[in-house]
Amino acid sequence: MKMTASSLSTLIVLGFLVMSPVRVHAQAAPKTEMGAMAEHEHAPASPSKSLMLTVDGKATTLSVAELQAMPQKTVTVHNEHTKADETYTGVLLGDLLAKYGFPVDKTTHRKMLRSYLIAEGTDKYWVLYSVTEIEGSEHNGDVIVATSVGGKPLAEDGQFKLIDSGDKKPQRWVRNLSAITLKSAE
Ligand SMILES: Nc1nc2c(c(=O)[nH]1)N[C@H]1C(S)=C(S)[C@@H](COP(=O)(O)O)O[C@H]1N2
Ligand SMILES: [Mo]
Repeated sequence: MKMTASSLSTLIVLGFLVMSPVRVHAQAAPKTEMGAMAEHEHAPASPSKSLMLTVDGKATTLSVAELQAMPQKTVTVHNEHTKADETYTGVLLGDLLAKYGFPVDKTTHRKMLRSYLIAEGTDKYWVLYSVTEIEGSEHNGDVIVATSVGGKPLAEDGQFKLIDSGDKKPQRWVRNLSAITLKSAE
């Protein structure tokens, strides 16, 4: 194709548009209020009253009493946001899974490696864990469904709170925990 004067000027204009300061400005747009909030959310959530555990589509609703009747685990974690140590007591999530549909053994080991959990609070805040990282036989650190802190009920954090002693920040600790759903990525 022969380059005419007009097609050449069109190219130059297009080039200027791509390089223009307007575009550069749009890319460097300041963080929105929402974006800043999302990094450290602590909006009040309605208190969790029961915990729904779903394994492969089979749901079980658990009460605090049922959790407290199981073997208890206490972990002391450092809350990087409050800069304080906090001692939580509850049930190892691996124990809950073993009891309600996902025991880790030879037959489920490979499936464990390819499965994940969605843990959700009453405010719909949710996080993901791999099943491998909540199993004590596979991973350092404890993941518990806590029902008390410092020997007392969780108060505004609801009846259940997910705590992970391996994380450096409290962002995967779910206050007012209301549902845990196990899914396989296969
Ligand atoms: N239900 C619920 N849990 C949540 C959040 C949330 O918005 N809702 N925010 C998370 C984030 S991002 C952080 S940093 C910690 C902060 O909790 P804290 O202020 O109680 O330490 O809680 C986590 N758990
Ligand atoms: Mo956060």
